[in-house]
Amino acid sequence: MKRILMIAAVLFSLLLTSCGGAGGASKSINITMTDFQFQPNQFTVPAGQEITFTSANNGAVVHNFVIMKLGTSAGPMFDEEDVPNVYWEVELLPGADISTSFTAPTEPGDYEVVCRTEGHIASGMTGKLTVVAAEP
Ligand SMILES: [Cu+2]
Repeated sequence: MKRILMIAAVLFSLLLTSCGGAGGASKSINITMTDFQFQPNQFTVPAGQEITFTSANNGAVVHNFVIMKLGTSAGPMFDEEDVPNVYWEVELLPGADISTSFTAPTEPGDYEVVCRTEGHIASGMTGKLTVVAAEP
């Protein structure tokens, strides 16, 4: 019985190492866009690092990946007043794919991600970018 518990403890610690803390941060984002979702829709990146962004739009309409500045939100609909709050964005035509990069924000925190195409936030095309302090 003790032995089983120990194995379970080891497995659990392995699990923690693989997805916990700053170890969960990745310098690449690979996402599929559909009508109307980001898959996946949660990302963790190290602050201030160059992030490779690869994406394909498998949907039938234009989609965008828009990172809002820290502490801002596009709300239920992206409109003109949200433009100054955009940290970084990329647009993909239907069927298109892209490989590019951006510099992660230097300030750790949770950043809102949206698709700015009209009506897509309401349809659920949102996500979250978590920025964590980069490991030394
Ligand atoms: Cu969209």
